[in-house]
Amino acid sequence: MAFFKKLKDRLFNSSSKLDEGLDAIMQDGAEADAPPQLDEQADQTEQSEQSEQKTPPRPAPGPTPETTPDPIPQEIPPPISELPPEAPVEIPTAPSRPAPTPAPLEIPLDDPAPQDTAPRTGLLGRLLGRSEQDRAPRRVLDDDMLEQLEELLITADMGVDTALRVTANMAEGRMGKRLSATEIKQLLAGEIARIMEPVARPMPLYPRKPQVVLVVGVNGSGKTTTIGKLASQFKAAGKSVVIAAGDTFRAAAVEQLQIWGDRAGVPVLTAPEGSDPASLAWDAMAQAERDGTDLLMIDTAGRLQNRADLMEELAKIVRVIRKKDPTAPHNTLLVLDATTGQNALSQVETFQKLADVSGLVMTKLDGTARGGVLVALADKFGLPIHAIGVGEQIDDLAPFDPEEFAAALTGLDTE
Ligand SMILES: Nc1nc2c(ncn2[C@@H]2O[C@H](COP(=O)(O)OP(=O)(O)OP(=O)(O)O)[C@@H](O)[C@H]2O)c(=O)[nH]1
Ligand SMILES: [Mg+2]
Repeated sequence: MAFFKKLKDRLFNSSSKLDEGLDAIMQDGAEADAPPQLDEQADQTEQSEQSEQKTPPRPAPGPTPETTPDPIPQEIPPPISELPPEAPVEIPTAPSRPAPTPAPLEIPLDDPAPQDTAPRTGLLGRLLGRSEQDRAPRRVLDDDMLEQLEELLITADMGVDTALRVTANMAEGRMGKRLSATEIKQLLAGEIARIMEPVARPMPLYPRKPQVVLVVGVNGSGKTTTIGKLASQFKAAGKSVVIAAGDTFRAAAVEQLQIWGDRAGVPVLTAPEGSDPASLAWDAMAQAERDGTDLLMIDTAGRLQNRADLMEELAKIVRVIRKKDPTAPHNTLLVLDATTGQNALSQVETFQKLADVSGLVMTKLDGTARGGVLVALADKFGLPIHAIGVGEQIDDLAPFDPEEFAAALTGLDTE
C-alpha cells in the first residue's frame, strides 16, 4: 500500500550508512571464489541489474544479491491497541474485540511488499541461480572482522554494550565460517529483530475515562506533532479525544497545537502563556471527566534533562495529575528524536526517574542514519516502542515493526 511503501523507502534511506559499511567490511577482507577481476565485473553486473539491466551482464557470473526471504510481515499491528492483557476488564465487550486498525495505518493483507522485496536478479541471474550465489564474495568470520562489525554498529549509534552483544550473538558457532555480505546482514538483522521484538507494542488503551496520556520529552523532539498524529489516529479508531496545551512556556506552542487539533478534528484546551501547566492539567482532567471524554492527551513544554527546575516542574505536573486520579497518567509517552543518537539513552534515564515513562515514540526516523539507537534503547531499558515518526504529516506515524526495522537498518532489503 502507498503508506507502507513510503515508510519502507524512508527507513531504507535512513539505513544506507550501515549497509555501505557492511559492504566495505566485506571488500576489506573478502575472499572471492572467483578471481579478483570478476569482483569488479560483479559490481558492474550488480549496478547494471539495479538499473533495470540496461547493459546485459557479462557471461562470467559474479556476485549478485542473494535471494532472501521477505523479512516484512504482511500484517502490522496498529500503534494503538485496545485493552492490553493486564488492563482492568470493565467493559465486557472490549477484551474480545479484535485490535482495531486505525484508518491511516490500515494495511491490507495483500500488501504488495513481498513483490517489492522479490529477488531483483535479471534473466541471467535466474538462469545462473544458485551457482551465482555461491560465488558471492565471502569473508572468514574472525576476530578482526567481528571488531570491524562492532565498530560499524557503534557508528550506527547502537552503543558499545549492545553492539558487542549483537556481534557476539551473531558470531556464536560461526567463527571461522566464510560468510557473504547478505548472510552477515541476515544474521545481524535476526539479532536486532530478536532484541526489538519484545518492545514493539502498541500504546495500550484502558477503559478508564478519561485515560490520561502525558507526553514528555526534550525540546523539539516531536511531542506536539506526535500528539496531533496520535489524536488523529485515536479519533479514527472511534475515541473521543481532547488535547491540553500544557506547554504554557512558549506563546507559539499553543497556536501550533491548535493547528494540530484542527487537523485531527479534536478540541484543544489552553491556558494563558506563563501559567502553571500543572493547574491546566488539573482543569483539563476535570473537564474531560465532565464530558466523558475517552482520552486526554497532555502536551508539555520541551525540557532538557539537565534543567533541574524544568524537570521539577514536570514532576509537579505528574503529582497534580495523580491527586486527581491516582491511576493517572495512564500512559506517559517519552518522545525521542532518533537523530539525537546516544543522548536518547540519558533522556530515557532522566525522564524515567521523574515521570515514570510507560512507552516511547521515536520520531524522525526518516532521514537519519542513526536508527541504531533504538536497538540500544530496547536492549537497555526494554520500554515499549509504541510508534515511530517518519515525517511531518499527520499520517506519518507508524507502528513499530521489528523485522522491517532490522532489515532496513542492516540494508537487507535494499539490494
Ligand atoms: N522529519 C520528521 N520531522 C518531524 C517528525 N516529528 C516531528 N518533526 C518535526 O520536528 C519539529 C519539532 O516538532 P514539534 O512537534 O514541534 O516538537 P516538540 O517536541 O513539540 O518541540 P517543543 O515543544 O519545542 O519542545 C517540527 O518541525 C516537526 O515537523 C518526524 O517523525 N519526522
Ligand atoms: Mg511542542
